Formats: sequence, C-alpha cells, structure tokens
Amino acid sequence: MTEFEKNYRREQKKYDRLICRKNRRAKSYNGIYDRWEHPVLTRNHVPLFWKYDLNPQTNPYFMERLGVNAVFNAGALKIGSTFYLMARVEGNDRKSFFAVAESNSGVSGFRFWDYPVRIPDCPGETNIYDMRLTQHEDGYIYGVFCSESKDPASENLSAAVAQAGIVRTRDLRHFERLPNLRTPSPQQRNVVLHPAFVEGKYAFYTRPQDDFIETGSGGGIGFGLCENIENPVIEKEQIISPRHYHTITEAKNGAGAVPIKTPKGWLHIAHGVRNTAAGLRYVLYVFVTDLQDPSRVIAEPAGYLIAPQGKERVGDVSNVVFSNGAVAEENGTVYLYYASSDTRLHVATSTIDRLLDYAFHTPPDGFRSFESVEQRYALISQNLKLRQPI
Ligand code: M1P
Repeated sequence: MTEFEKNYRREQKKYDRLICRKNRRAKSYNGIYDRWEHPVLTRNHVPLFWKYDLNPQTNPYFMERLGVNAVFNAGALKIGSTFYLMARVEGNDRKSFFAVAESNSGVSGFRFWDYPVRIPDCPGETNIYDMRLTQHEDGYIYGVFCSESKDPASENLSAAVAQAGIVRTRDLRHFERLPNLRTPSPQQRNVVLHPAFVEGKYAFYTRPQDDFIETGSGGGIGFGLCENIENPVIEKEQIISPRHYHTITEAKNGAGAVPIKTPKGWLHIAHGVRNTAAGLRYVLYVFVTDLQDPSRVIAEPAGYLIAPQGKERVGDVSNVVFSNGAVAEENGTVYLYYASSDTRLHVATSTIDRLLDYAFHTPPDGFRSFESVEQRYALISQNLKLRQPI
C-alpha cells in the first residue's frame, strides 16, 4: 500500500467513526438544560474531499491543500424531520464561509453537504460569518450575516467595517442576495430578523455601534422596523436590552438565536460580554419580550444561562460561548446550538416550559452585592423552613 493509500484510509476511517458517533447527555445538572457530551460539529466533521487533493498523482504525500481551522457559530432550522445547521467554517486562511450540515436527531450525526454555500458576491466584501436563519412568515428563509470589509478610511490593517448582509432562499441551496441592511449606525453585527411582521413591517434586532469594532463601543441590543426587505432600511433603532455596569453585559452584548415564539412571549437567547484580567468573557443570557410588542422586555433573569465550562473554555478565542441558532420543536423541545471559544459547536437541550420557568422565576439583576445577598437570604430562609431530610 502506498503512503497515500495508507493515510487516506486511516483518515477516512477516523472521519466515518466521528460522523457515526452517538452523543449522550453530559452528567452536569442545573435543571434548566442538558449539555451534551460531544460537540455536534468540529473541523474534523469537514469531509476529506474539501481539504485534500485525492489524486495520488498530484498529491503523493496525501497532504491537506485547503485546511479548515474551525467550525462554529451556526444558524439552525428544522424542516420536516431534518435539522439543518448553517455553520461558520473558517479556513486556514482565516476567511469564513457558510456550509450546511444536516442530521435527523439534532444532537449527533451532522454531515456536511457535498459543497459549501455560494453566497452571491458583494463588491469589496472580505469576510462573511455568523448567519442567523429566519423562517419568516412571508414564506422565505432569510439568512442575515455579518459582512465585513476593510475600513477604507483607515490606515490600520485591523480596522474593519461590519454590515448586516441579507440573503433569502427557499431550499438552503439557491440564495438571492438582497442589499445590506442600512441603519443609522455606521456598523452592525449580530443582526437578527424577527420571524413575524410587526406593524406590517420586517423587524430586526440590531447592535448599533460606533465607528470601529471595539470593546465597549456597542450600545446594547437594538430593535428597528423596515418597510421593504428588498431595499432594507431602518430609520430608527431603539435599545431593548441595554448593557449594565458590573453585569455579564458590561463590555457588550448582541442578539443571538432567532427568538422563539412561546405562549408567554418571545424567548431570546443572546450573548453578553464582560472584561476580565484574562480578556473578554462571552456568556449566553435569556430575556423574553412581549408577544404583541417584541421590543418590550417582560422578563430578564440575572446572570448567564450558559458560560464556558471545562474544555469549552479553550480554543482560538478562549472563554467564549456564542449562539446564533436554536430549534424549537412542536412538542416543546429546544435545541440550543452554541459554539465554544470560536472553535467547535455544541448542543444543549431543554424545553420551552423549562426556559420560561427559568426566565420568569430567576430573580432579575439587583446590580449590587447588597441586593444579591438579599436575594440569597430570601431563598435560604424559605428553604430552611421547608427543609425535610432526604
Ligand atoms: O470572538 C467571539 C465573538 O466575537 C464576535 O462577536 P461580537 O461582535 O459580539 O463581539 C463575533 O466575531 C463572533 O463571531 C465571535 O464568536
């Protein structure tokens, strides 16, 4: 057997084993959601034929020609009985692109389609990432993503201009590109399209930003309406989830998964960022908005829903969890897809009932240690009266 054959066979076996690997609930418990033991997508889930030249004549050493660095932040949808993830795939060249992986279970067996997605080009666009998939009541599936280009007004090689790119599709295979969203803010990231019309208009969650992408420059999660999705302009943004001093959103925050419609309101899973001596820490948090007026927050528990834990804490950008996709089944099961440390993608499962119970019965932030101690006193004194030997 040639070196090529030996290496190809071994790597193909590893890939096949990975795709068939069963997943199971992790042992950690909080009553709110279950983490699952194995990531659902990693760079090793990328088919060999995306990376290697499989011709022994031109690749006798069986070398990677186009490596993949990471697979993470994915939009999510369930159509019929199939779960689809629109993953962010980052090549070794640092450029991200989108690729669809599908599975029947939602917790394992995700397999990429043969080709990644070809998003129609936009002149000057350098990098695209973090697509939210919205199944809109107008009948289209929209993909709203970050479209990033070098800032033409700056000499600084790291200065970028971020906009919200928009595509629409009916099958996740053929995409029509619409103009980038225009808002009063010079920069936009983490933009999410609401699935229903609001006052007969398209509604977006936004993040107004200053001129450059910098820690602390985001003004909170915004909300704005747009008349015409084919010429998408938001004239007014209002902040619905502001940042607060000494909370998980102190440095910045951003909308995450497309909000889930529940009997008690729209359930949002967003991210909050704070600064630490070790750098930024990204966690996921929950808030609920009014069914009729999705810009009105009606519940916001204090603190995080998910923070990076164990192996999740380490990766390309350590101490990060980030979500831009969740699936809610008709039976109430929720699959929350979250990436860790900009490296791989995990799933946590819960139910709408549990997440609403969490949202409405976890005390809101008191913003001061004094208030936190009062909350804990209330819980402990009630429990000490109830306590039975177990
Ligand atoms: O590196 C963490 C995340 O940083 C960005 O999110 P935000 O704009 O809120 O800072 C995004 O680039 C995201 O992709 C990334 O996971």
